[in-house]
Amino acid sequence: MTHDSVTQDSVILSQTRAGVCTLTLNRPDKLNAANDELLLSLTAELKKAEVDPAVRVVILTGAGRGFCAGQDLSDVSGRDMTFTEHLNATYNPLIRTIRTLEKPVISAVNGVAAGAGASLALAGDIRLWAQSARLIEIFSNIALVPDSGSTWFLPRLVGYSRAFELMALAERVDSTDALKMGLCEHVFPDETFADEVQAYAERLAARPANALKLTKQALNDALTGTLDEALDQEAALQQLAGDHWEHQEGVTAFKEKRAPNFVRAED
Ligand code: T3D
Repeated sequence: MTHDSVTQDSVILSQTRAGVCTLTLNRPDKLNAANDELLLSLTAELKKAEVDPAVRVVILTGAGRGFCAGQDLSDVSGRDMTFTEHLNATYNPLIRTIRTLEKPVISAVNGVAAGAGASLALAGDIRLWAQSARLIEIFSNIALVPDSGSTWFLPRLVGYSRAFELMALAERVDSTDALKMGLCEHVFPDETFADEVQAYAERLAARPANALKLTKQALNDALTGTLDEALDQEAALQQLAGDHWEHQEGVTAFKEKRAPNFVRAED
């Protein structure tokens, strides 16, 4: 079933189809540069998707030829907040919402991702890129520090020195290099990108939602903890997974030599 929950002139478009909610940044004339309305609306839409039983996977993407060109630079003069206050009020809650959302989030990078837009591209659990997409840690071009999680995501993916170089020189990473460097999991042709992303998301949507929620939690915790902490956390979360009906269904399906059905009304 398809439902559109936001009108076409909104800064965020939302459409849900086959368990997949696509949230589209919709300021194409500015390559979806982020103003406060966009950042707060996106966070609100993510929270709505989290509690909507019709949604099992979320896609973040951009309208037009850009994914997100970072902070809208025409929107900053005369701002009555410090940088720190602004980040804490807008970008940081958004990035935290993505990383803690109890459903998989796919960054579907359809075009250029720059500055905080690059951080958004990196923040998804899965990153799918169109062939013409590119990522630029562009902050140093305007003598700013990478923010919105880039300093956390990028060195974990490419190592400290490569991250520093990309940030210091604001080098463009194209989709071929992004795939090699592990900045994305898959690259699809521009012409079929939206369909490929939807098909990929539907594959994820058919997987056991509770187990994926707990897996996301375990991985995020493991990234910041010790091996001992990860072992304890796995043991605790395994109990929650093992007690869930999905586990019963998986085991029964295996024994009956059939595909498991992980999509049920009681989710
Ligand atoms: O709290 C805080 O404020 C701190 C947070 C900071 C977070 C950040 O994200 S800092 C980084 C901000 N972003 C940038 O510096 C990127 C600026 N944009 C660019 O350098 C280029 O546009 C791109 C490299 C991203 C793409 O280049 P290109 O040649 O493909 O496109 P273009 O022609 O430059 O841009 C198309 C239009 O979008 C153009 O408008 P026009 O001339 O057609 O009317 C351009 O001005 C507009 N646009 C692109 N990026 C932004 C933007 N308008 C406002 N803000 C932007 N960030």
